[in-house]
Amino acid sequence: MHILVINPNTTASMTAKIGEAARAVAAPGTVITAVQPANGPVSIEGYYDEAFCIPGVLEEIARGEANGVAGHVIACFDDTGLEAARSLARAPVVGIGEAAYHVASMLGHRFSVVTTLSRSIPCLEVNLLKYGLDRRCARIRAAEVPVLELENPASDAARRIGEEIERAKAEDHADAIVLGCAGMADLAAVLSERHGLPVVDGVAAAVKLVEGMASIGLKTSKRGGYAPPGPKVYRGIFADAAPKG
Ligand code: 5HY
Repeated sequence: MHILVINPNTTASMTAKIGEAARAVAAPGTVITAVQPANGPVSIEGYYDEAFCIPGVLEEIARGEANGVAGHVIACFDDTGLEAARSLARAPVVGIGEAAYHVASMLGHRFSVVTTLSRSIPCLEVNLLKYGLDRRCARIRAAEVPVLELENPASDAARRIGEEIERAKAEDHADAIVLGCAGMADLAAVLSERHGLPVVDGVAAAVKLVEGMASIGLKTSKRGGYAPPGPKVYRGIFADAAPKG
């Protein structure tokens, strides 16, 4: 099967890292294509960045659908554009945040999230409420590491994330940890080994969930909020994105 993995930001090195993490867990016969939009922010840190990455995400989803992919992964921990993508797609669409939360909730009673900056926390709190998993999340912590610092080999990001993991174990009584950024995908195994508890990377979790759903023929519902957008005129730079119905 063919799975499209979309990095919603426009940093190619992060797209490559995400693609590598996805291929590391993909089943034999699963082809991973990792892409990023041509336009948009180099990293997504808060609501304003999110808004400007969504049109690009939806363009990639439309391209994936036209190419007949078995499923899509939105590889931004905020799950940016997830609902709009699901209304556009017939194949399953999984956000790495939602995937990681669900997997962590099946590995321990309480999990904590370690994300990049504090400004990203409110969006994640809203997502947990939307997904019905807020009661399983002990706390969302920020390592105060800018997203692009994760691309800097000389940064102390892994150490700072590790410090938050130790605080989550001691103060939150977390049984498992969720890494709150796609850019952390390469750290999960070493952090899990170092800190002695499950550390979930949403990219890997999302790829396996898409594989699982696609392998049993499950597709996104086209009822209710996920019904295809009706035909409509869109003006200006979005004219070509107008739903044809
Ligand atoms: C992400 N930002 O996964 C999010 C996470 C964050 O550019 N990719 C980004 O830190 O908000």
